Amino acid sequence: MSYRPQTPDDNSYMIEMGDKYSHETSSTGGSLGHDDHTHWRDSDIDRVARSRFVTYFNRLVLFISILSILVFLYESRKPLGSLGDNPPHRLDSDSHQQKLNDSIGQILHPSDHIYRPPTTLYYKWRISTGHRRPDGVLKRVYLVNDDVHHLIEARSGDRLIIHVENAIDNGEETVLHWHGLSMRGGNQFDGAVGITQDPIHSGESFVYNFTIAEDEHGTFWWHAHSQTQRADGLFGGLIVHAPVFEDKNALVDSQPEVSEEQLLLVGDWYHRSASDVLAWYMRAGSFGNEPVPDSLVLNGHGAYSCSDAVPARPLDCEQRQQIGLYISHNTRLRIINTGSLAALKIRTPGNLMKPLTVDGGIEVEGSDIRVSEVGTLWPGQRLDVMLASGQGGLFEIEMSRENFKYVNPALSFNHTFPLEWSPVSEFVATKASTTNTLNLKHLTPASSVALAPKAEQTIVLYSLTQKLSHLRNIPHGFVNNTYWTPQSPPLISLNRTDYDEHQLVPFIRRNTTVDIVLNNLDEDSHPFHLHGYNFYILGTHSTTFSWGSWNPYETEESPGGPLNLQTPIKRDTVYVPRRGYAVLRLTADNPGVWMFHCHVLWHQNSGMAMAIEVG
Ligand SMILES: [Cu+2]
Repeated sequence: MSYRPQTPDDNSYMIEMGDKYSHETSSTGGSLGHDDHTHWRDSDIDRVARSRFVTYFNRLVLFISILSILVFLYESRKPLGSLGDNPPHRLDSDSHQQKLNDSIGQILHPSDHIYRPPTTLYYKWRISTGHRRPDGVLKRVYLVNDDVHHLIEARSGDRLIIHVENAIDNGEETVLHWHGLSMRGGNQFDGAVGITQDPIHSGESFVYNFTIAEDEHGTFWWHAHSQTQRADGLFGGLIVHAPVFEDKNALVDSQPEVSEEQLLLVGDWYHRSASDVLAWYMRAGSFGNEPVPDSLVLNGHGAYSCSDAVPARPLDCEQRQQIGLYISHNTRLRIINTGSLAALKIRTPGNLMKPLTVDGGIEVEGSDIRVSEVGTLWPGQRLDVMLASGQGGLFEIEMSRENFKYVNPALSFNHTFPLEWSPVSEFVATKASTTNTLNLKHLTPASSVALAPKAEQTIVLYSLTQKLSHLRNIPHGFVNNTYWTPQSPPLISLNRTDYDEHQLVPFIRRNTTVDIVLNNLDEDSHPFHLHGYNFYILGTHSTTFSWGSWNPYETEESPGGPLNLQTPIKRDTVYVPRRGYAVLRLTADNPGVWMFHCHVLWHQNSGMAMAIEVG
């Protein structure tokens, strides 16, 4: 926004008034003078000196009077009702707003949603492509209504009706998924291609129509769920604010310590089109090495160092300056890893972060946690933190080297954003440390639970990427020896007997509790995302000596030690470490066919996906 209302303390105003009055001063002063340059005697000189003194004295008196008038005029311009406001505060609030508008963080508007009753929000989206330079490098990206990263803000209980038109020029299909929402009663709008819907063909439209649950709020996001469009920018934030409008007669402030909210969509970025990247991976010559990204973008911005480009891959690159993050005290940062492969560490040297929630509004016990580094956030995962202190400095994001199997000389692991604080801050954390690190794996929930030792059903899964000769040594992702490809018509419209050989879909009886033991036989880790559900993470395990897997039907005791039945965190996207497993517990109370897949785009698109059917 370029509009900035003029305030009395604007310099331009002062200069204009000063000029006007200095002119009047000079003419008045002239009339009081008695300069006579015809005859010169000593007494004349004395008289002239005295006269000049009187003149200067009068001018001084006049200047003070005018200054008083100016101050009076200035005071009288203050708006009514602003008693106690001082002009510097008003300047601060204007420049504060301007700096917020210029911040790389996407400004959220909770107050537009938390005090109103649930409603229906309508959107009309036209999906197309265009060439942009997110990090300075020209690339074809996906657009919604000619813009990137369209944001949805809502409150619990809202109904969303999104009319999506596929206007992508080259005949590509698309579908959209609402990551983390339970989609209760709306399985057919979940946007999982081949499972809950057929793709939206070029030139066609589809209307997504679903209601956010009354008890659902938090940091969600929408993204393409067909082909590789997510990696070329077809995603955005979907923020569901917790209402304080619980009782029409009472407003309850549920977030008293949070004053502002900003959204950070941050993830790895490839300079080639994602379909080229996938084609590079899905050939024998990649030897199963996942493509290492080239860059990182935050809310569609980055500052790629053009000199890092390698001769083999010349780039159309313009050098950019990194955009800064402007933070006032008590700001809630909603951080989403929108990337395709890289896990992220987030650092605020000299400042402190307090964890609030993970994934879709799962509150964590963070009352004593003040850290300057959190990690690692995997693709698909979210983290809300409150940023405290005001030491200025930097906001840093480091890509984890985990899952990078070769060196990409074009990539910088660290991306640094200038961090500027609001000048007025009475809340300064005193426990500042630059070494405190929070491992997100160790988070516990805000309130403990008491889960049964055993679920009613246990599903054992084995995930693995393989290069098999009958698949021409092209790397494929498998779960239990099935590699997924989308089926048409989608599973939701078929009898189970009509599922093809690429569908692994265990059946779960409604309202039963289920444990999923998800083994990972790979040398790298997989962030698995389940649609339609949050699940408890009862335990994770990783080893260097064996496969690290666990089959509870063979050995009752898990190699990673007893399951956590008291303080397991809930999530919708779980990090499953290499040579290990994760044990997940859910109550199957949301009927439908729900996709379960690795959120590393290259693994998902090469087959590491399945579904559960709750009926
Ligand atoms: Cu994976």
